Amino acid sequence: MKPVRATACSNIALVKYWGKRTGVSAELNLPAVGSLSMTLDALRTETELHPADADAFELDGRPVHDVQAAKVWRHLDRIWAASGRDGARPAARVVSYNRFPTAAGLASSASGFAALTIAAATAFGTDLPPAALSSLARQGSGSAARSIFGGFVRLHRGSAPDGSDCRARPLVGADHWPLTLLVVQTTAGRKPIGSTDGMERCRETSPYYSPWVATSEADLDAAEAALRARDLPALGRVVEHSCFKMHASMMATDPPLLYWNGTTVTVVHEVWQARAEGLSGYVTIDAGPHVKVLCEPTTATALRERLAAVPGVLGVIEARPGPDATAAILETTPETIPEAGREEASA
Ligand code: 2P0
Repeated sequence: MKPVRATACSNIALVKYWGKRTGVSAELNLPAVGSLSMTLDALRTETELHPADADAFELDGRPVHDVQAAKVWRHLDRIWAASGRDGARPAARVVSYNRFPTAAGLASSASGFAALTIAAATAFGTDLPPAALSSLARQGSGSAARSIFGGFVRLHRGSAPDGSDCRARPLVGADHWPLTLLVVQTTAGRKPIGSTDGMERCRETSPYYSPWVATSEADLDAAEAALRARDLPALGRVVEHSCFKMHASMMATDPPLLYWNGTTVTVVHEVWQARAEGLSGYVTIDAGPHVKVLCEPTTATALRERLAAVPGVLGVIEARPGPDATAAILETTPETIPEAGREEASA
């Protein structure tokens, strides 16, 4: 095994993933719906893998020992198995930094598992095509499958029981359409329930879960067409519709899943008011309280200033379409990624 450094950017789902396929191996982590995303240049994870005497994981400068570390080892085992190598997986020291403008609840399993996947595949000398890396990343976390690719990406649900046709594919590159995504942070707290558990609870109890799943494919096709045509009003309409359908099914879960806070709602209304006044942006919200706003670069500064002034908003990060995940073998073996260079919060 060789020492490797990898970088992967986070992504925002413009058409959402929420729910897992049933009747298939849980280990495959197959989604019930496809999804379509923009890779975000401003939110990235850097991960190094080094040969070691025993497995060790450091995240943002701190050792991690719990369930989070166990997920990392399990993922390394998967990639070792996929590499077709004989014998036991070599022990590894994994050092990972989230190079996010602020750490306030934005750390992402998408960039984390994408970086880990490509780092491990490179370290183990595995020559897998990007589509296969994407499938492996998905087994770590569904959204990570999309972060293998830059620009705009579609993860196809597929139907094969072995998951072989559930693959992310790059739709258009980062230079196709330099859209801006504003990440409007509304609180620094941890989410009340994680996505994986939330999805299961929603599937089991929400009467709106089935309609959510049944209508997703049409949203994906409409979003892809709007993206290719660079038609922001058409794309924005689907983005908001997909987001609010997902949240409606979450809220109808028993007991309810409500990821928003009061500021979340205020920001949504502010975006809609700005749009009515000719400053066009479109909202989307994940399993958390932040609001993400899709807009043209020409309106980003004015919209950003307006949203930063909403009471309860902690900061606004501006992101553009980002690059593919990459990995390189380290010729020298520095102890860790230097902490210098971490960006500060921007307001
Ligand atoms: C998304 N989310 O498409 C959606 C929108 C949250 C809401 O992907 O269980 O952490 O690891 O596959 O990828 C969050 O789910 O879930 C997510 P797992 P993941 O971005």
